[in-house]
Amino acid sequence: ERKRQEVADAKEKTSLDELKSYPLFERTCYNLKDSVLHPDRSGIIAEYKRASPSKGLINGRHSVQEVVQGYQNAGASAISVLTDKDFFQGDLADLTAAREVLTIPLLRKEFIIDEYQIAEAKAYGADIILLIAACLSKEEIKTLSSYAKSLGLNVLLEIHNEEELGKSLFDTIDAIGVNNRNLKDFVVSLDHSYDLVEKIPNQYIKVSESGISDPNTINELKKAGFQAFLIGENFMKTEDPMQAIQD
Ligand code: IGP
Repeated sequence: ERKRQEVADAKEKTSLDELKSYPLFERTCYNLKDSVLHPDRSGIIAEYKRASPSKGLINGRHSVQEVVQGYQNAGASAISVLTDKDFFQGDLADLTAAREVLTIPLLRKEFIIDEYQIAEAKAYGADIILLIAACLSKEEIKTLSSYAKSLGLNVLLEIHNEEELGKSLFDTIDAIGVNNRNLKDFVVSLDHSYDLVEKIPNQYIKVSESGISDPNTINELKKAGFQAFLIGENFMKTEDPMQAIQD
């Protein structure tokens, strides 16, 4: 896979020991659960997304710092920043830039297949990592989430169906996200969220991801049992993403 090569190249440039010497590697992470359940915050995990495979360029006009600061001021519970270059035009530098202006948890949105990428997430300023069940075996989910926990990171595990939920129920997972978008054909349906929410044990923060476009949907998802809502495109595609989250 493309990611394997990317990780191998990164390891060659910067060793794991070197990553561990980065100043940000030592910081204490913000807690995802506390921030999502904070009474003054919205439960929204707002995403900075320049481009996507399904939509192409979404927004190349606004800088990561101005957008995430706007999201934070509007009451976001956490921020997500894409670091994948090939599909999303993201960068690890975006993560560090976001960290500089944030006092809420920050998610590294990435296809993680190796412990090295988790150390990298910490070293560049993330508080949360994403693990995608569709790309990982049960064993890998267990090992990678334990490693993230050992570094003090929060873990968001993403699923799309019941089978993926079945291999994901570890104590080293903090939140379970239902991706409403099928990563293979990009078809979005909120039914995935409604069908799976009751099957997710209550010890996990429940997140509905993708395709959320209005406050009404958020209220419906809340009623169904979700505590958090991951929203990217519908903020980014507007004239002013910082205003869009207010409305
Ligand atoms: C945000 P949307 O439809 O609001 O832009 O979706 C987020 O859920 C989406 O970017 C996403 C994603 C992913 C991207 C969810 N899971 C995995 C890359 C990889």
